[in-house]
Amino acid sequence: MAFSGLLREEDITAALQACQAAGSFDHKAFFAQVGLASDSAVAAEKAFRILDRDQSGFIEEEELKLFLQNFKADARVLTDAETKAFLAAADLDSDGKIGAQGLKFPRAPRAPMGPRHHRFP
Ligand SMILES: [Ca+2]
Repeated sequence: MAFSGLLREEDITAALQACQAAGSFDHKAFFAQVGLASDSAVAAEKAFRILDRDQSGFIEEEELKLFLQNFKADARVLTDAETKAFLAAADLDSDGKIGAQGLKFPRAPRAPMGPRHHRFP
């Protein structure tokens, strides 16, 4: 089980290309690029189950290292620094692993047609 088929192939390719260089991974930018937003079709709970490869209920450091490979099997592994930064951002109770509450997606950018649209009919 992986994200391919759930997300647009071209978004995955672009997101992986953007963080191809070791040290350039930023999980927030990656989520946004790949189309994982708070209201996307792939809910955070579903993504969590994919990332939690051994179904332990937590995303451990070893699983987090393989993060990019959930999107493409031959993607690189995260560096130790990238893994630790990602972990630090999502490990809410500082137990060294990510719980189900820790995985948050950024808010999707607002569609250009907001309430303001109605002011100028
Ligand atoms: Ca796990």
